[in-house]
Amino acid sequence: MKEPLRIGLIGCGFMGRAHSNAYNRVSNFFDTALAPKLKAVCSRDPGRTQKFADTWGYDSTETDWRSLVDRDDIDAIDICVPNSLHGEITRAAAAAGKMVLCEKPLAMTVAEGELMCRAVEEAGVANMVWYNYRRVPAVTLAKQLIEEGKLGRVFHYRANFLQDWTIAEDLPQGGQALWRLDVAEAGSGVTGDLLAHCVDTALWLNGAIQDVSAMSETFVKQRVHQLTGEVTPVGIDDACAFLCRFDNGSLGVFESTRYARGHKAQYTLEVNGEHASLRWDLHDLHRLEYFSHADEGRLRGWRSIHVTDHDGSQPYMDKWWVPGLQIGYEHTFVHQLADFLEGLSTGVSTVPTFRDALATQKVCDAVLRSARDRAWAFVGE
Ligand code: 4PW
Repeated sequence: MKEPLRIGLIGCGFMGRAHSNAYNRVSNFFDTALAPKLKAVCSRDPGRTQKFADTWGYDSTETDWRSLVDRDDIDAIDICVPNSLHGEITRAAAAAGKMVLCEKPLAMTVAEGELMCRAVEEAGVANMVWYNYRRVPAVTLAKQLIEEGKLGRVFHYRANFLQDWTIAEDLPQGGQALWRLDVAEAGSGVTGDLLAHCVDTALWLNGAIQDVSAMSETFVKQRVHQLTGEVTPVGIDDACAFLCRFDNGSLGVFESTRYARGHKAQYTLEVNGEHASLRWDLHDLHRLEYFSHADEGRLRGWRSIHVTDHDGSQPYMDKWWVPGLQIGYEHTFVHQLADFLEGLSTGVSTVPTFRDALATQKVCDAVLRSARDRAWAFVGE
């Protein structure tokens, strides 16, 4: 019998579902010492919360997150609510001695993120932020290749995250499902929601970013607020692009938007090094494209590596089906959770911790400052 890790989930939306699926699946596929036990789920609407509990197998419900945090039958609090609540919940959960898992981005601001890091670190509780794309097997393989030095000196890093779901001018802002459009709940637009993923992966693969030069735009200037019915100004960035310089001397180019007609969730990245290059596309997530200049000249070209466990050497895939079969988006959360559970057993913190996510927050903050001031901005100032 595995030892239980008693979970209290806050939030019944898209991310609440993705995490609940991971809690339910992880012990079936990964040999972890701890097994998640779905103790309680919390959100404001009692009917919706009960339905969610029934669907995903939670033992009980709460409608006030403070009551959940105070319960002594919960080991870990998982925060899947709008960004404006991350800080307060984290501080209360850490003070109550609970582990804290938090959806991205970490916080509304760098200052708030600092307080959150201090709260979990001073309480000595395990903590992690769900930047799930690190756990796409092809992206993890990219990390291994870079760490092994296969690319040599890196010259360029570029990433895009493109969507098109907010083009309609009559789409309201705020409230359930649309809080990402309301700056009071989200903190920013595509920078915190989409570029944050690109930045997290970039910091992991290519190291720290020194300074940035960004531009952003809000294409639709006002929208009806779903909760009040009033037309109010839109405070988020609808699109944002930036150039940057990494500590290792390489140059970065990043773009994200929710106004790229035809793109629903296209995250792509490419790294160009002295000896090799690699690129990856979320729409074809098993594939890592790799070019090695060390290949024999007449055979030299882009390899298309189908990362589906050829001999047990590719990350995570041996835990699933037989070689060649596919997994998807939801499995990235299972992988991250499996790593977290493993980290609890070994005592090694699972990345990205809150401190790692604060580094991403600092880059996003510099991006927003640079776009506002129309000038280069240093990260961390
Ligand atoms: O975190 C991101 C979301 O807010 C996701 O990875 C993709 O973009 C899917 O939805 C949004």
